[in-house]
Formats: sequence, C-alpha cells, structure tokens
Amino acid sequence: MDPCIVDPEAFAQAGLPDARPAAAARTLLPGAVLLSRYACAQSEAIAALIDRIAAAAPFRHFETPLRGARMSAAMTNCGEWGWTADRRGYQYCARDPDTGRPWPAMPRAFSDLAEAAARAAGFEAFHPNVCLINRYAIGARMGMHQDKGEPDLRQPIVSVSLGCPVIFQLGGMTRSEPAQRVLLEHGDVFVFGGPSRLRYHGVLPLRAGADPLFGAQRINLTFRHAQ
Ligand code: MD3
Ligand code: FE
Repeated sequence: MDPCIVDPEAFAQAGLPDARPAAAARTLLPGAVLLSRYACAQSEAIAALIDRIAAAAPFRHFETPLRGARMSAAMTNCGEWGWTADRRGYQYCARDPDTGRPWPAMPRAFSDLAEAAARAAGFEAFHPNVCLINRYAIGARMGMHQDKGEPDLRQPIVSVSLGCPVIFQLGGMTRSEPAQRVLLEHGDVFVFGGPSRLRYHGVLPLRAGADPLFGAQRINLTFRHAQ
C-alpha cells in the first residue's frame, strides 16, 4: 500500500487518533460550506467542555409549540443567550428556564473554533453569542425547519458534528423544494450563511452506531448570533 495514503481502519485498529487531514472547504451551494473533519483534533477537548456545561445546564427535551410533543433531540446551551422552546413558541433566553440561572459561559475554545470556521468559509466577523448543543440518541431526528429567529441574518450559523454520523438534509427556501442529502461525520463543520442562511434543513433518524468518544450518540453544536 502506498505509505502516503492514510488508512482510517489501520488508525482505528491501532487505537490511534484518526490523523487524516481535513479536506478543503467544499461549497455545496452558495453560502453552504462544508469543512470536513475540521474539528477532529479538538473533539476530546470539546467533549470535556460539553460535560462541564451539561453539569450546570442539564440536557432536556423541549416541548414544541402547539402540539406540545417533546423534541427527540436533547438540548442545552452555553453563551450569553440560549435557544429554548415551550408551548408558547421558540425564543432566546438569557437564563436557563429549568434552573433560573444564566447559561454557562461559552468556552473560548468554542468561540475560537466557530469564528475560525466561519472565516475559512468566507464569513468574516462572525460573533457567536449562543451555542445550542443538540444531543441525539439512536432514532432521534430533527424535522425540516428554517432558523429565522435571529435578527441579524448577515451572521452565519456554524454547525459542528461529533460522534455518530447522520444524514443531513439541505433543502431550499420553501418546505416543498427537494432536499440534498449530505452525510455529516465526526468532526465535520458546516457553515451556513449568505444565500443559504434561510434554507430548510433537518436530520434523518440517527442510525445505530458506536463512536469511540461519544458512544451511541451524536452531538451537534450550532453557533449563532442572537439578539
Ligand atoms: C442550514 N441542527 O439546531 S445542524 C438546529 O444536526 C439544527 O442538530 C441540526 O438544525 C443538527 O437548528 C442541523 C446544521 C444546520 C444548522 C443551522 C442551519 C444547518 C443550517 C441554518 C440555516 C441553514
Ligand atoms: Fe436548524
């Protein structure tokens, strides 16, 4: 075998971290830029920070407006603001409604990663003040939706995927337009801004798997600028 070609299986078997280089930024649609494996090298540090955040602001399943069904992804936040949902609607809150306390501060490692990824995707001056943390167990999903609750739509959203892979659906500006399917794997960072900022999107139910760091789970961090 060509020694220059890194075989991920060989890395996994040797118990070594996967040292494949990040792929170059791939623009899937204008303003939708996938930075494959961009966060891999930091994933253990991120996992430890998520544990600290969740100890102060535990993961919970929000109720959705109108029907009051619980969302299948468990969520928490860090940053100045946090994304919340209840029967009245969706809103950014400065305090965790479950504890009454402010959300844990956003670790510098998080904001540095999100800002660097935004810059690598062509978005200068991204100022995230929310990191919504979504945790998916096997079977959990997120239906097609738009993220339009943030007043400054010039600011992109940066998504970091960790743990088990999932099929992400990238749709159009209306619910009925067909969606493109993209596999999101551990360490992938996806930046959505400009003309893609209001695209419909969602993820299919998580399929059974076992990630060495996260087990049978997927974590997604979405960095936003709210308020
Ligand atoms: C495209 N989360 O938290 S991340 C969400 O995998 C959300 O947990 C999904 O959708 C997840 O709102 C998808 C990718 C993502 C996030 C925000 C977007 C894609 C986006 C905003 C605009 C367009
Ligand atoms: Fe979303």
